[in-house]
Amino acid sequence: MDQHLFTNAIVKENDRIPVTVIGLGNMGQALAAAFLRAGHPVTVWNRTAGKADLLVGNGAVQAETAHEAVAASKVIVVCLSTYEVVKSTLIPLAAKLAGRFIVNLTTGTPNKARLLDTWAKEKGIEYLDGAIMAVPPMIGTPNALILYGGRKELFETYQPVLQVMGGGTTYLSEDTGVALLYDMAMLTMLYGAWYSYFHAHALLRTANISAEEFLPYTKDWLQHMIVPSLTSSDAARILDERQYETDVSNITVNKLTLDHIVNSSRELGVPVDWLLPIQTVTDGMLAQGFGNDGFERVFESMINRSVATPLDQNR
Ligand code: FVH
Repeated sequence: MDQHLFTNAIVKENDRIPVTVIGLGNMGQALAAAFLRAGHPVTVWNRTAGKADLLVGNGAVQAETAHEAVAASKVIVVCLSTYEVVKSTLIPLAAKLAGRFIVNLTTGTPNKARLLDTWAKEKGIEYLDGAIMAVPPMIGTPNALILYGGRKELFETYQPVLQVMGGGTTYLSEDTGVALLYDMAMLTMLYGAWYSYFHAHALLRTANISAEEFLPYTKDWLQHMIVPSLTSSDAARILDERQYETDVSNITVNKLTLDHIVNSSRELGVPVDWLLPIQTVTDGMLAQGFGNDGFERVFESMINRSVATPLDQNR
């Protein structure tokens, strides 16, 4: 990572190009503040005008309308609640946006990003789609990971400006939807982990064991048992090669463990709904004769077989 490109450092005078930020929710305000700190002239617009007050106090110009905001800068950073709001805000401004550069940091689906890119191309607008893998206080710090998809040439042209928002500014792919694909993949892991964490503590609570009390036992266990199975190259290789042989812990033994979790939860009155599909898939694998394979074979039940991925084609 290029330390010298980091944000909160004030950018060189020549790089201080005007930036417009559309959308001043928690994230939009943090983005605009980072540009101000870096010395860029910043114009802002938000539906609820009062949210610009602090930024204006720090040197931002508040546009009366979204049209006026777009007219003020070549670089337009958009961070709104949804793609529907982005479209209803930007589509009426298409003529004014032509020739300008939109970097859209709103969260949505990969296909929504691809469709917006197609619209932008038709209108002569430069477009990159970004996914912010950080919370507002991290914006402008070295640790803020922001992923981008779209034309590489555009990313390279605007990289010094994009870098202001986060030290982890990273280009991924010519495919505009890929940043949000990474975003959704990471968030899927987050919510899966959170939900299972809450379930674990609901079980413990039945014996009056506090979250704090349990901590010393989970920390090391997670580190040695779970983290490697999600973050090691060996684990990645199993999914990429789709080879599930194991001599460590097979589906037969994992199926018994799952049954114990479901039965214990039922016994203790903790809802098991989210565990049942895992049990069903595991039963299916056993019925197909895969009892000696590793639990990773469950992955096979999720791959969309109607779309042959390049990974599969290379097999
Ligand atoms: N905040 C976070 O931690 C996450 C981190 C990862 C990325 N997300 C995404 O960023 C987008 C904006 O998130 P946010 O935190 O800024 O969200 P809010 O504070 O709720 O602000 C929403 C903004 O959208 C505007 N807005 C909503 N509806 C409309 C509309 N119909 N017309 C015009 N603007 C609209 C809202 O305006 P206002 O309510 O203040 O008038 C805010 O500017 C989001 O995609 C996250 O998933 C953040």
